[in-house]
Amino acid sequence: MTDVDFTTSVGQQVRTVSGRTPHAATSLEYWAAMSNTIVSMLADNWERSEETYNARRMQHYFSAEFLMGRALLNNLNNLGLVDEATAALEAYDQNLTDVLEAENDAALGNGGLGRLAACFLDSCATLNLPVRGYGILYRYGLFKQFFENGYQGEKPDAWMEEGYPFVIRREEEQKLVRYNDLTVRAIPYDMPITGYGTKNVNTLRLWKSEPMEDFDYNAFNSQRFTDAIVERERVNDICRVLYPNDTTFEGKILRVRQQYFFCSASLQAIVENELTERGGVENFDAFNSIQLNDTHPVLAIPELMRILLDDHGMNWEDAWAIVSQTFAYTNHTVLAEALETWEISIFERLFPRILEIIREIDRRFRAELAEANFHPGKIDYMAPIDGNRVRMAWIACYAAYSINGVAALHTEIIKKDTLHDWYDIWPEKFNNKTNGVTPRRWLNQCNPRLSALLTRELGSDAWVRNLDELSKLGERSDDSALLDELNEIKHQNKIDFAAWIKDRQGIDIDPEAIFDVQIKRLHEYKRQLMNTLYILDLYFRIKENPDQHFAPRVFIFGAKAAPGYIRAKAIIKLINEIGHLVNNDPIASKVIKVVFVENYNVSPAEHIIPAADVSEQISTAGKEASGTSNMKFMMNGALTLGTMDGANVEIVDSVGPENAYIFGALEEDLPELRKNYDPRSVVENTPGLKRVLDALTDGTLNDDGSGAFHDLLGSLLEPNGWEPADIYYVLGDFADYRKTRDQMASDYFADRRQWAKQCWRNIVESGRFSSDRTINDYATEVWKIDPIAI
Ligand code: 26Q
Repeated sequence: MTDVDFTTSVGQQVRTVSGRTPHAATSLEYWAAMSNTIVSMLADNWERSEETYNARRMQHYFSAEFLMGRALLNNLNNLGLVDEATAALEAYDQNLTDVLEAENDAALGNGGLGRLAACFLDSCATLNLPVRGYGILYRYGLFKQFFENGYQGEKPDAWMEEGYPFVIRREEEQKLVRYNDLTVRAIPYDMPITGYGTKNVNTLRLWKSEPMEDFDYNAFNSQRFTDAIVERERVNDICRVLYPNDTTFEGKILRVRQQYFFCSASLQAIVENELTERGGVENFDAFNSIQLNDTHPVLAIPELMRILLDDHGMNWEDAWAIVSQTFAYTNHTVLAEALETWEISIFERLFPRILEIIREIDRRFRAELAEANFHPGKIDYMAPIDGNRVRMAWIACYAAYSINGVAALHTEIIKKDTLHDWYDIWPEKFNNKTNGVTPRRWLNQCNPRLSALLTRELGSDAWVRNLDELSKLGERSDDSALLDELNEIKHQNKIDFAAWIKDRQGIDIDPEAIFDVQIKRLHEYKRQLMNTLYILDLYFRIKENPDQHFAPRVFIFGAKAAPGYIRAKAIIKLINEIGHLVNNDPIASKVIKVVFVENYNVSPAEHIIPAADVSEQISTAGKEASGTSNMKFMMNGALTLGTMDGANVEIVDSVGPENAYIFGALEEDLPELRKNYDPRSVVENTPGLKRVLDALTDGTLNDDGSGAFHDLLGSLLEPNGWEPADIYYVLGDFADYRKTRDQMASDYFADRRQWAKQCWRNIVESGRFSSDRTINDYATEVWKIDPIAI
């Protein structure tokens, strides 16, 4: 397509979507017009990719979440059309930035796990790998967050209500999903996934539930109007909303309906392709492998058994032989409260046949272990069924041919603690696949200034497809001109962010200050509370010595709390209250500011990360499986202030301890440290800590008499019936955190070139954290698939 064709197409499309002349159309209508143009341009390659993949061994990625963010810029970049798009819009007096900002984020995920799935799809397409994603087309994505008097409120996120060109409804490929009490149609909506520098176009297939007949006219005519509506809404309920909790399991019946819905529909589609391509299911596992993104899709295991046994007349042994060579399971957490277990009565009610199959899996598992002389207590502990509950992770461990953690430390922890009984029996199933992030979105697109510099210095943009290329620039770390330029790029990015946040939330911040950022879901183990206690302490230090010099800093937060997670919501209120105190103080606000970015999501992250100087990765050691924002910050030249947790360990290993700021207790030392741990004596012996904790409840900070801050204080100081005081070791790590963070701030201003040099090391060593590396490891070691360029 030439520039002229592109401009013409956008003009036609904008008329189609708006029903008006181009000059009257809105930014959103231009977004839809451009997006339609893009889809039309990739249609032929998309079809060819699908056909090519269907004929070969394929990998299927099952995930309840895909946190895709925006699509248009990503596609323009991949297709090399950014300049054409800019020119086309100029012809209609529009600018690309406004049009791009009109797009809603597709927030079909909670956080790390969902965003990882999105990065993986990007890498699979870029690497020409025959991989398809399968999930749910939620009508409402993750709730929209707003602040009211400093408290979090939630609004529904109707992200595709105004139309969404990047999913294509495939009516003719619909499937039926049968529950005991309900049969529904599953309609696939396919999203094209383009790669960088390749023609291959992969697919994300999202299923939507619809009633068998759109409306039950019999019921309607027989005066049972409400019955007809109720039935229809029961079906629509299935895909209505993404569950917003990301760390604690909640046994909601609708959630398990969702899980079975997309697993069953996806498996039916895969089996159908198997019949079309190879005429039978006997070689299913030779041509198909399925990655389970955590336990959310584990029902696919008994469902595939059901299909093979009941629909294809296989015997149990043959079916199990296939199933146990098909599934691979990724674990994303070591928190006990996150493990999925479902009450048997729910399965009985929704899918008795699936329960029957799980009981048979359980029976055979017990027999197999008894045969091998395992202790009955151990067998009970490991069996898929525990009294009246089904344990999804245990089914996964038994059936899967591969079990992986998401960072080296995390994999060691699941081997030694969380899943150690399975590791004892089947060590060969276990492997590590350290997470990664896509350098297309998280460097090339979000940080054009730094990307241009890297391309110029390397003489090509090959690094976008092969991030290891950056290591060639390692020897440039003493080039002062280059380091000055790096500092200037960061400065410009900070100016952009300051303008963005001013426009969005009306806050003024100083681009000369250090931008210190913590952006991630709000959870006690991630210790946003420790971060805020530091800020409060710093505030008091400034008030105490107004004439002393303090390094100017902007403390930036972005975090959503699960709506039912009361303590997380209290921490949000606390951050906002401290922000209020600091930002309105005539003395303190000259030195420090607190910014809480409302409604944090993928697209705000793309504005924040390129402007960050300090990356806060401060979880209690052993609790954060990997983390992925740590990698995005590193790539964009921010330095990690972190604990030896998750992938931080590997970041430090890559850049060297001198290029990161590490503090806090180690995972292996925590059990011993906790033995005689007395938070009250820590408070006494840590200067400044008492003043800060007192401020929570002495009227300095206002929780409107809700008792929220009193509860936070209690969580640090008082044991309760089921957990000791300060289980996340906030007070225990505080002194080291403060010392390290103070040091970091003074280093920043002491020698700007030295700081830039450290940033440079982080950038050039980030190749290991590209999701291309991760996916390459999965493809060769677990999936056994080969790239195929169309
Ligand atoms: C489970 C049952 C019922 C309802 C919801 C859930 C649920 C939903 C989402 C449970 C967990 C999640 C998400 C977990 C998650 O995002 N984990 C993160 O995964 C990242 C990618 O591997 C890691 O980098 C993070 O360390 C990990 O916290």
